[in-house]
Amino acid sequence: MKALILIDVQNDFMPGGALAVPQGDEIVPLINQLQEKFDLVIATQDWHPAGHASFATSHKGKNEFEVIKLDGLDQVMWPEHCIQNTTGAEFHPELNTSWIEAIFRKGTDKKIDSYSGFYDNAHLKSTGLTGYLKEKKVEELYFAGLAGEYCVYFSIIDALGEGFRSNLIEDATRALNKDDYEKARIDILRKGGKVINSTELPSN
Ligand code: VGL
Ligand code: ZN
Repeated sequence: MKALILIDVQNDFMPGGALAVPQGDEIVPLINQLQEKFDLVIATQDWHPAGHASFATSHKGKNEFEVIKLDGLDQVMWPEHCIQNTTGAEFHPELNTSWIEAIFRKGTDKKIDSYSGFYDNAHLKSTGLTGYLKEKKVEELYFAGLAGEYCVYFSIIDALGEGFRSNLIEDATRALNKDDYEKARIDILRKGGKVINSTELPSN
């Protein structure tokens, strides 16, 4: 069984959003075309409470995009984004959600960030996604969504660690920063993941 995992296709990561990924909206029509090629489609949703520890506004004197130590982990100070039940946290209005069987929310713990759809950044708490996919007999995962070097990358690294064959559909992601994305891409390949183009998927 092959599953498509859609990472954080949310308004705040789109141009004009609170934490905009350049050209992030360009992937939405492609993702809509790809969904029917898979046995299962799952989505993640960045879903922060107000005052989340990853927000610069939650720390006096900290600037956006500065990196601080938070409980011993590097933490980027993000603009406030994907706050629960706001428009920014909703999926892009053009995303076809009818194929999505389950949505895994992350970043809900106020004290810790969660880039991956599988675990928080300290790898202490699971979202249950591995168990869900194993129960569904999924062996191979294909990733699309935002941002390429953050939530997509960390989800793929965790997926490889959990024993799933993992593929990044490169034309179905966009990154915040080109150099960071290039490093992330190399690390995915080094850890046994594949980076593919959507044209390599079976046509239908
Ligand atoms: C993300 C930064 C903060 C992402 C989420 O979806 O890549 N990046 N929260
Ligand atoms: Zn976030």
